Amino acid sequence: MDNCLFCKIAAKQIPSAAVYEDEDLLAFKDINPAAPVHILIIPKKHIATLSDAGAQDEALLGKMLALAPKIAREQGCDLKKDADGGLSGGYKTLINTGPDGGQEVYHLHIHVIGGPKPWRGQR
Ligand code: DGP
Repeated sequence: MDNCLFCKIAAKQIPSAAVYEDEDLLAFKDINPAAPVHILIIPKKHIATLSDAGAQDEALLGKMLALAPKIAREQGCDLKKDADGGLSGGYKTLINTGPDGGQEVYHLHIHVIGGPKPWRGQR
């Protein structure tokens, strides 16, 4: 889409700090990180909001969500389980949708937010 910031990032017309790319998806560092790890996962296809995704996008949505734990693992903030079953680490996944959802950029994206606390994680 012509005037979409994240389409321009996907097309490399605007630079980003990419951490993952394949034929469908790009993941890159958020320019205004809320935490030590803050990655955005976008589809290369322009979908304005989660509510604009159709039945034809279900596989793409699944692919985006499945990428989140892989990104978290690579970024060192994956969920860890010790031998006693105790948990540590972990991360937040977030999709803002529309004005009341706090969406600022109208190209679908999943935030992957994590790292050692404290961080401003209440987004
Ligand atoms: P949202 O509120 O869910 O639409 O979040 C949009 C996020 O996009 C926000 O956390 C900041 C980030 N962002 C905005 N412009 C840019 C940019 O030019 N580059 C990068 N890397 N991130 C951006």
